[in-house]
Amino acid sequence: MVRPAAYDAGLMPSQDSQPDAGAPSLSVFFPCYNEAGNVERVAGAALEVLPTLADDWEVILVDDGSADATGEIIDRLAAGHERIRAVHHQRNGGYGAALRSGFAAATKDYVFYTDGDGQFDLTELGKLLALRDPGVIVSGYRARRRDGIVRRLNARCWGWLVKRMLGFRCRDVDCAFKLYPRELFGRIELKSTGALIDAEVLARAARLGYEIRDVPVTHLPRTAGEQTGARLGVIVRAFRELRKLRKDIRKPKPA
Ligand SMILES: Nc1nc2c(ncn2[C@@H]2O[C@H](COP(=O)(O)OP(=O)(O)O)[C@@H](O)[C@H]2O)c(=O)[nH]1
Ligand SMILES: [Mg+2]
Repeated sequence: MVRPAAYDAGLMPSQDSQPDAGAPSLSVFFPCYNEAGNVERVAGAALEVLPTLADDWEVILVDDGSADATGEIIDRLAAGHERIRAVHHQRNGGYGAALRSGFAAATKDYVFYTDGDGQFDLTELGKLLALRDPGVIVSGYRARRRDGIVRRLNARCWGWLVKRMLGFRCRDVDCAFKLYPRELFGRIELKSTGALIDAEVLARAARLGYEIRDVPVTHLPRTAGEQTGARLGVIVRAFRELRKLRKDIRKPKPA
């Protein structure tokens, strides 16, 4: 078998890697920006579900400089449970900044994240864990997305554009329900602080030979708090970051 140079340089996941048997070692984190109305419920769901899926697990709540009581609630939850940790940003850094803090804080073999607004059903994490593998990112896709037609159309165009520009395949790039082998984050340097972050991780991982597997998941309507993911500022920043990332990943890799 002819192996790409990246493989011998230790940049690619092992082709001989076996799916992990037994209970997974799992970090679960939630990016939260002004989620005072949701974060306690979401953390409670994690405390219920995770003992049924893993022995060795931790929960990380990332407060992205919220202006509401999210930070205090997270601190109270962390003080009340040994498996919960709180991470705070002094000021709002953006969705990508929140995800990067979560990836950096994770200590277990696999890292899973979903949004702190409760728009996903955590019991479906088992479906992703069943496909875990050191060379695979398992990505949920929203079988029925609970957003308006304009948002869905925009998301479809955006997904098409990033995949075309960055060269990877994934059914629902921005679906906030993904499982990664943690080792990946020691091999890539992330730069996005905005909404491009999901695409950036997928693009950099795909270039290293990681496989992306898609799994259908349920998307629920937001029941509290305000949606900020479709604001003009978020979109403009994502396009700016896309242009930079495209240039960055086109640069030849250092020998
Ligand atoms: N939009 C946005 N979301 C953030 C930020 N930091 C963390 N988040 C979290 O990212 C998640 C997605 O945000 P949301 O407004 O629901 O976007 P949507 O689900 O894509 O419509 C939520 O859990 C937010 O709390 C930020 O600076 N901006
Ligand atoms: Mg949301």
